[in-house]
Amino acid sequence: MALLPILQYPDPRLHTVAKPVKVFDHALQKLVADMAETMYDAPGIGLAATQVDQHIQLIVIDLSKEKNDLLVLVNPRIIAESGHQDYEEGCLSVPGIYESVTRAEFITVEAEDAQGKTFKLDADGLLSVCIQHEMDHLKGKVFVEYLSPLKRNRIRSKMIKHAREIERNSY
Ligand code: K1U
Ligand code: ZN
Repeated sequence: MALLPILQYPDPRLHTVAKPVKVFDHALQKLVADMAETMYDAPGIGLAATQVDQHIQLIVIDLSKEKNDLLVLVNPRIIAESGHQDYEEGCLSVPGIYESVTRAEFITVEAEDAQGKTFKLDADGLLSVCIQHEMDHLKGKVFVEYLSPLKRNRIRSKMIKHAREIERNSY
């Protein structure tokens, strides 16, 4: 397994629209394992393939404390949704920023697992938020795009400044 670099906002590659997965082969299983390791190491509770510069419809999520309940969603599609909820979201591509976003409260998702078997999942609370956040990544959308232009530009400037400081300190 390997740790993968996570793209940092405002990297333009985060706006790439992911393509559907058609082949469920060894390379896909390896990417799932590498993404899970990267998410656990970060640490985070979700990761979309877009964030590791792989532009296919693949998401990993684990909300368990023990990091032993990995959910793999390939080609996810929301087939039902209802209600609204606000949640203070974070993102491994926008570290240190937590902002409230309004999303559907209950969702039903259909997806394939890593072996290509189709399944359905009902989600609410944090799981529902996390699935919707990760599916946005696959559409090339980062959660800061729900914020006002003023807030988004402040975050953008902060991230660019932070990246320059890291670059300068690496010499
Ligand atoms: O997509 C990502 O960048 C992962 C993101 C998922 C997410 C979190 C909260 C709301 C919506 C989506 C994260 O995992 S941010 C880190 C985080 O929330 C966390 C980290 C360690 C323990 C618990 C939570
Ligand atoms: Zn994110």
